[in-house]
Amino acid sequence: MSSLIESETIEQTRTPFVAPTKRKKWLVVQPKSDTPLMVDSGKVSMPLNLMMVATQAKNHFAIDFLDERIGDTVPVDLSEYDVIAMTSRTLNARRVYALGDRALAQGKQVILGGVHPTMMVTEALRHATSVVFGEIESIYDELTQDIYEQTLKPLYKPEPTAGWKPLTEMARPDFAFARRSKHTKNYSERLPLLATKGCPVGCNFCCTPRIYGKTFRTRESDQMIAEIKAHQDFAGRENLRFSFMDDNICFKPAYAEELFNALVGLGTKWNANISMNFLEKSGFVDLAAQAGCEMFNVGFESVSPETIKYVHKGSNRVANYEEIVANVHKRGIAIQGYFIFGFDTDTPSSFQHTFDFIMKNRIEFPVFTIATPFPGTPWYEEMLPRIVQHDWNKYDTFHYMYEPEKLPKEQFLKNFIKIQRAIYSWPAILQRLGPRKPDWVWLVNIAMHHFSQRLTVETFL
Ligand code: B12
Ligand code: SF4
Repeated sequence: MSSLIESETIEQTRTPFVAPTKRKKWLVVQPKSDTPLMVDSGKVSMPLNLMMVATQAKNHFAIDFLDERIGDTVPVDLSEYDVIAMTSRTLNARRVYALGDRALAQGKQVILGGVHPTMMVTEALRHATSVVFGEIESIYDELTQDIYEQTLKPLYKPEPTAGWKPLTEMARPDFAFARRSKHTKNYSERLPLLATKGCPVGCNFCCTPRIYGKTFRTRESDQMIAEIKAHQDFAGRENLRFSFMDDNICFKPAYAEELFNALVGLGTKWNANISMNFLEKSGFVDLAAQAGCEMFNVGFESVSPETIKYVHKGSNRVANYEEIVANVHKRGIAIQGYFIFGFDTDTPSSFQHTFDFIMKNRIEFPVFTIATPFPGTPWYEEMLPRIVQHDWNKYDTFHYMYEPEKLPKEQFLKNFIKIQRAIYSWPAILQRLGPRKPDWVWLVNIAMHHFSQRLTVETFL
């Protein structure tokens, strides 16, 4: 795989291609995952990635847009299309490949993008004509020309240093594509936004530096505000809800502050992933609250300092967790807290400590996942001899992957179920949410109650 990736980079300076009068036609597909858990159930977020793909492609192609997650159906006969373009994460790769094989068998050009094809180029190419590495914007002109000239290459990859397009050149995603479906009611009311991309750090379990490059890129806050206002104009009201898709809205604090200042007074609510060390600063959290933040998504990962050290998460200081939570709650901001189990440092008491922490600090929306080495990362290579799960459908962070050193399988899974049932039991929900007015946080907890009571050991195998 690596020789293919390294040899085929492409030039970025080219004259924009002019589409012929008779345009080729793309079918852009968001495939559903076959994972048995609740990943694609309920309301799903509008697929920003594919809206961005379609926004580029509409300049040169006719576009049909389908999202299997909301109930759209991919036709068996694909004869009206020239190109089938799909996005893939690991958990829906099998579905993507099945659709890719069907389209190839009908003589179509199949283009795959997204995190899984980027991490697993050689595998993806068995089911596609071409793989787009990382993002469409940085290679779009060449890809388009090659489609019309019928000279598609197997891999389209931005040149490592200069090849990633600045985000300031990112076109505003056209949401009309997602709104065309008769099933749009199945989309979450939260509209996706993206302000930043890239990460210079390179943790051994993470896909981000590879898919977005090592340089941190930002969109101008004016562009962000213009996008939000366009949504407000479309909806005819101000009080919309947004979700930032960024890995960490605060990688560059000065940028986050500029963005939050620009958001003040817009009348919108939003949530975002954030590294918890920024939540220690009261002034910063005040500003976020004024800017409309209603929830931060925070990766606590573990309440054990030993595990935090083991996963090299320097931004997390367990000793500061309580102060950080209090700081966020004081401003009326809720916390979606991510907790991962299954590291070699975990013991049976890790579950009790996590339960105690969540209850004491009234984390509104705890999410429990199983440590999952994703293919293409150094951690996956390291863990491969121990990994028992080789079905991509189960790479959803809710399946048993390998036996943690200090936790035999049965004990691990029983504890994993027990903590979810306990945290989402009615008394625990009442205690955590306390006097909170009835709102979407309550609804999420009620849904999680029903979900957690149905869990069995088999669910995770
Ligand atoms: C925001 C986010 C979410 C959100 C929203 C997801 C959604 N509906 O889009 C939420 C919180 C719901 C979520 C949930 C999950 N997520 Co998530 N999530 C992300 C995050 C931080 C950003 C993704 C994003 O939207 N980026 C913005 C869009 C615009 O960029 P993009 O998707 O990369 O698309 C661009 C390119 O990839 C390319 N492209 C993409 N598709 C295509 C297709 C074609 C044809 C072409 C040409 C190009 C192309 O062009 C696009 C435009 O530039 C990523 C990390 C990351 N940096 O990617 C993790 C990530 C994608 N998530 C991950 C995981 C594991 C999950 C969960 C399983 C976690 C969980 N236990 O809940 C679930 C699964 C949900 C699902 N059904 O897929 C992993 C996936 C790893 C993997 N190998 O599959 C990632 C990579 C994080 C990680 N651990 O490294 N996630
Ligand atoms: S986990 Fe965060 S800091 Fe580490 S490489 Fe991924 S995005 Fe960067």
